[in-house]
Amino acid sequence: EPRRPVIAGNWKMNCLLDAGLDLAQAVEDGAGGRDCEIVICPPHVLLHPVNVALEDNLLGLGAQDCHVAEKGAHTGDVSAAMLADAGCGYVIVGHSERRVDHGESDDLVRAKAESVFAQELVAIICIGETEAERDDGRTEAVLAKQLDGSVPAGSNAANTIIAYEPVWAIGTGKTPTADEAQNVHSFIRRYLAEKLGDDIASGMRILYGGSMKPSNAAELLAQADIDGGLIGGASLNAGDFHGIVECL
Ligand code: 3PY
Repeated sequence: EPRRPVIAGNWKMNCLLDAGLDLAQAVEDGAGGRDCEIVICPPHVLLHPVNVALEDNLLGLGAQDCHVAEKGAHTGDVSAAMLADAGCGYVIVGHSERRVDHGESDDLVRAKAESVFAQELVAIICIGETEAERDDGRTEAVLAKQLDGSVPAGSNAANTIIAYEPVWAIGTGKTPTADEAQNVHSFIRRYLAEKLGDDIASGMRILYGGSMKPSNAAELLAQADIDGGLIGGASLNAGDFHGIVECL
């Protein structure tokens, strides 16, 4: 069975209410008749209002993070149960900005993914090497360690999407060549096959993330093991975001 492509917009910490509702509507307006999953991941406070405003069910709604626990004394945190309740179908976990800004470890990211599964949502698990690791020729070793630590044993093609985001390509405008990206995606799929079995690995979507935009998306998305994108900056403009969807 072919893997259904996913284009997911990671809005990060952008958009106040009115702008977020306008953006979500504009994304939904262009989303009809596409043979892919189109997902938007607004900040937590916008999830419920966006879910209420979007009526056509053409978009998936995702959050950018969650806490590991279902509820309790965790001031300022939000659980996967709350995100499900707000209308989410997806939760990004382990984005490099959280690994860096909040010191998130592979173990924590794995526990978060498990809490996402417990709500029957899809975890978008992010991995990626830094520029120094890449320059040292350690990309595969770093990714293997992140996959070992961050991907739960219960991951399968239905509950997990992997996002490969080279840290040096996030918000920098730099991207690997399509060939380089394909080689890494192919490595990730082979590694997942060892961990989870061939069937699961061959069905699991592996997205590319890091400065994907309309001008580089076609080449990246044409690669055999690139099953879509996790889009940062270009997801904040509906025209650019659809420009990427059109590259599929
Ligand atoms: C980027 O494209 O910059 C991202 O980090 C997407 O998550």
